[in-house]
Amino acid sequence: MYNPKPEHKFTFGLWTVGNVGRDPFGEPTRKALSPVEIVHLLAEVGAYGVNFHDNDLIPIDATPAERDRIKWNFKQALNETGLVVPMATTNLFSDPAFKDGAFTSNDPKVRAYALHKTMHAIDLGVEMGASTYVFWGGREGTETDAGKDPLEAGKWFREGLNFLCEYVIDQGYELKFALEAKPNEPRGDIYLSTTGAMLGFISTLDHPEMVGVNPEVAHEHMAGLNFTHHVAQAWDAGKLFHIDLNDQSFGRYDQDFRFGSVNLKSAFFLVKFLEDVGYDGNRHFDAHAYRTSDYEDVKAFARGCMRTYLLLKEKHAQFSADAQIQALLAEITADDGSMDSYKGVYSGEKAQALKAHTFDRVTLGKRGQPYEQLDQLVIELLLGVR
Ligand code: GCO
Ligand code: MN
Ligand code: MN
Repeated sequence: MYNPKPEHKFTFGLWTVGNVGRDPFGEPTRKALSPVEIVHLLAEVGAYGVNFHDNDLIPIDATPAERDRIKWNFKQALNETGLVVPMATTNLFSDPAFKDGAFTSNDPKVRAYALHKTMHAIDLGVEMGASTYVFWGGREGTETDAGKDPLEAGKWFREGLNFLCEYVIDQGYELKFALEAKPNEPRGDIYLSTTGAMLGFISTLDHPEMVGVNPEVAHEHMAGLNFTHHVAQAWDAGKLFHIDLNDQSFGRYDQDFRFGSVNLKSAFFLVKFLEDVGYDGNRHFDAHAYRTSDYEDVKAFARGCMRTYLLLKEKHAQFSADAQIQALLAEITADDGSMDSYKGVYSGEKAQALKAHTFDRVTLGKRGQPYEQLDQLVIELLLGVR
């Protein structure tokens, strides 16, 4: 019952289960797996798809012959396992060339190189079957605002995305862009630091219809924000093109923990939201196993991400079917219809009638709402005693 199936669209990046356990203080604790080995590992644990940065698959300095061989082997592995590639992205952060940003670097040569690299990476992603292309601008930011004008940087980022949208149209690709916000790390401050900021920015692009967001649990949590509220805003705007699921303690460094492993209750409300609205995009786990894990434990990590999602999905079904919970919800949202004539679209008469209405403010303020009771029922549901 908690086994992943293709219809759940559970995906992982090559960089997630392939993470070797390096951190700023320590060397890798796991040997690097080849992309082919990672595809087989993901197939073994029951994932549906695999995503990659251009250089997760093809090293930045690969020769054309190496590139062809790697692509051939990777396609073979996809064929053998049935895994698909729903999303691809560009590594615009590892190489020292990008130390001051890619699309927002102060150096016009770096900005041009970022476009060049992204166009090649888009070609690669589309060749492997990707229909979503993620932009995560880890280096698009500053440590000091003394040297970079945020308005100029925003303009460069906009120009870059406009250019790449035209490129996609020009090639006839069926590809949507998904912008991923993060408040900081690796830059001191990253531009467009929240999903809400990205949504505002998208409306300034030449092809806003091609561009949505890829919110990540950890990134809103790093900023101390409610992730589900951001996801809801993205959904409402028709912009939830992709989602990065993981977990993270508030206010800490970028932890990328197993989905649901830190804030189980927030994870429940997120799954509840996604299932309620019928989100049918990829559920991508942008997380990695603890540095202490060996590859058996990495498999447990990947299985755990998917299993926790499915367990929470079942809890959501229980929540919907629980008579006591539903009765409390009905009480909380009760509507006796007395305000119906004021609802909906504005009219002059409506406004005048509403202004003339007498409200019993004191009684309104006295009404209790049983959120404590409801929340405790959620806790008991999650703890398995309902
Ligand atoms: C991070 C980001 C990345 C991106 C990835 C794909 O904090 O490192 O979440 O993992 O999601 O680059 O765009
Ligand atoms: Mn992240
Ligand atoms: Mn991410």
